[in-house]
Parts: sequence; structure tokens; C-alpha cells
Amino acid sequence: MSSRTSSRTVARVGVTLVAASLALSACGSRDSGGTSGGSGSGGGSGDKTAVIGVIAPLSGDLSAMGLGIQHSVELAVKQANDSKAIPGWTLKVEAKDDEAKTEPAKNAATQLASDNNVVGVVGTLNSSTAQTVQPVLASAKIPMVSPANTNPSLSRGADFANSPKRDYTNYFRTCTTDDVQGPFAAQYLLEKNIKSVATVHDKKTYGQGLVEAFSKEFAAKGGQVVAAETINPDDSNYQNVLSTITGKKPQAVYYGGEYPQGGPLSQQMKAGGLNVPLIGGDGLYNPKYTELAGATANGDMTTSVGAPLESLPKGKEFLEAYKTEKYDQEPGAYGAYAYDAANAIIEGLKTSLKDAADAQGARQATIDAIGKADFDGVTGKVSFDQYGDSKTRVLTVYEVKDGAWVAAKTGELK
Ligand code: ABU
Repeated sequence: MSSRTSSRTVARVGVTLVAASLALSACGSRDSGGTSGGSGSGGGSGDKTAVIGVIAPLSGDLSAMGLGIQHSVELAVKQANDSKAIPGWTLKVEAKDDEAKTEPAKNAATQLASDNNVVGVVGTLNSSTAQTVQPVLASAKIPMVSPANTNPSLSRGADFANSPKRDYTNYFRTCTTDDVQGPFAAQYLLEKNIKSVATVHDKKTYGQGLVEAFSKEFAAKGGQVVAAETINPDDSNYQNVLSTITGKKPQAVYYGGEYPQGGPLSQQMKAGGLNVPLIGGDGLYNPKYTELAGATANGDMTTSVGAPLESLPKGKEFLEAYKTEKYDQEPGAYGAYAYDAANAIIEGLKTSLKDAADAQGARQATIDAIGKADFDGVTGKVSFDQYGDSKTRVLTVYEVKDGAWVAAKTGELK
């Protein structure tokens, strides 16, 4: 399947995703691997239970991506149980809704940490929610593997560029980071002879960090940032910011934030006469973006983590296995990364649970084992550097064509 066909397919399922996520929005927590008969269980091979938690947005604007994360973890756990990967143990999934907000995320982490059977957590999606989850899970020595957090400070501290410091040795991520993603976009625009850009971000951890990383590289390589504006995540009318930007005549607008604001920003840009592409990061890579941005979105761009799934050796296998389970959502931008994150934990559990009397006592050994992960995942090689960051740093530029995201370039930062 071509990336174009795939992107269209993803765009078409957008409405289904929203309907399904609304149906699930009342669920704060879903045990999908236990006697409830959920889709993440499978047989297992023993009486002892170990739980892999998921913390992600399962309701609200980002729920389609969050549910894709949840189901991808369920798939990995089902496969592990079916193959009796950990003799004597049955794995279960416990998914918690963080609503993409920091306090619910912290509460979700606290609940999971109080369950002695929890041996690892896949999540969070948002970098801002990771900031409140990290200390809770670190105190309980529970490994946390994010499929989607891209802010570099989570693994390397606030001064990540000059003096990297790992504050949470339990924290890992399978996706790459914004100090790679921002410069990748900057270099792509300069290759396209786009040399003047206005920036906008949503003042959140992810959006601000992404714009900073982009702007530094863009200016260093000869580009000019002609305006640097911000919006509030709750805003829906961007006319003030756009009138400032329009007067500066940029060739593009670089946006740091998520698709629910990015789509309308693009639409209002074009409606107001600023007919230049909007480009952003992985927070825009969602079929809903093209719906919100409307008919004038063609030519807008985004970067996202990894290569298009259908181009990867194990991508088709993952998509087919996911489809077989008949989950009510697509895996989305982070499903394959969540599947790899769950398998990093499961690989670690093969070592840590081998002679463990109970799950809680195996938590530190699981962290140690995840740090040594080295296997071929769906997204590429799964292994972590000394900060817990993925050693695989592939990104793809997507462009809106005929109303759908189409892959334009895949590679690593030069
Ligand atoms: N990586 C973009 C969306 C998640 C985040 O806030 O990092």
C-alpha cells in the first residue's frame, strides 16, 4: 500500500475514531487483560500476574491516538501471553485516562503505583503529562516507556543541550526527540528554499520546546525567523496573532502544538490571506488535522516520528495483527511505538520475573533489563542510550495532498 493510500485510509477513519472515542470517554480506567475478558489477555502460562499500565488520553481531542496506544500495548501483551513468553506469569493491561492533562496523569500514575502487580507503564503521550508522571513512577521504581513524548528535557534535564543530566533512570522512550525533529523540519524548509518563517507555539512543554529547537537550527543555517508568537491552548480565534504575522510576510508558519489548534490556525491563516504553508511536528500528524484545516490545507506539512509503517519490514505484520484483533481504533501515529515500548518491558520481564517471588520485587530489575534492550521492533531497532532515549532517530516529513497526509521524505537528521 502506498503511503498516499494509507494516509487517505487513515483520514477516512477519522470520523469512526471520534465516535468510538466518545463511546469510551466515560472510562477512566480499563483493565483489558484480566478476567474481564478484554482484548489484551491471551492465555498466559501461570498463576502469577504482572500488570503493564498504560497512561494516555482515552477521552478528549487526543483520544484516538491514546486509544491506538492502549490497543497496541494490548496486542503486545496478548501475543506474549499466547506464546507463554514468561513462564509462570500472566500479563495484564491496565489502561488509565490522563485526558492529556497533568493532574489526571499524576493521579493515574499514583493509582498504578499503588498496585503491587504493576511492573511497567507505557505512556504518556504528552510531554507535559510525562512531567507529572515521572516522579511518581520513579519513587515506586516502576519503568516508564513513552511511545510519544518528544521533549528532550524529560530524559536529559532542563539544560539538555549544554549539560545533559538524567533525573529519572526509570524513564525510557521509543520515539525520537524534538531536538532532532525541530532541526529536521528546519533543514527540510531550507532545502525547499523557504528562508523566512514565522513561529507560533501553544506555550506547552512540547510546543515551546519544538519551536525553540526548530528556530535555533533554522537561524543557524541561514533562515530568518521574522515573527515569534504564542497562542493559548484554549484559544479558537487567532486573528490577533495572524495580523502580526501577516505583516512580516513569512514564506511559511512553523507551529509548535497539537492538531486541534494547528488545523484551525491553518484554516484562519488562509482565510485571512496568508497563503503560505503551515508546518509543525508530530502533534499535527493526525487525520483530524486535515479536516480542521479544510480545503486550503493542501501544501501544509508536518514531521512525525519514524518511517511510514507500510514501508517498514515489520510494519505490515504489525498492521495485520492489529487488524485481526478488530480494535475499534487505528493504531495512529504512536501505535507501533507503543507496541515496541510494551515489548521493551516484556523483554525486560523475561529476565526480571524469571526468579521473582512477586511482581513488585522485580521492578528495579525490570528497569535494569530495559536499559539493555536490543531487539528489532516494528519501528526499527529498539535500544536506549545512557539517558533512556531511543537510538533510532528516523523522522518523516508529510505533506497534505488532496486533503490527506502523504509521506514526502523519510530519513535522519544530517
Ligand atoms: N510528541 C508530540 C505529542 C506529544 C508530546 O507532547 O510530546
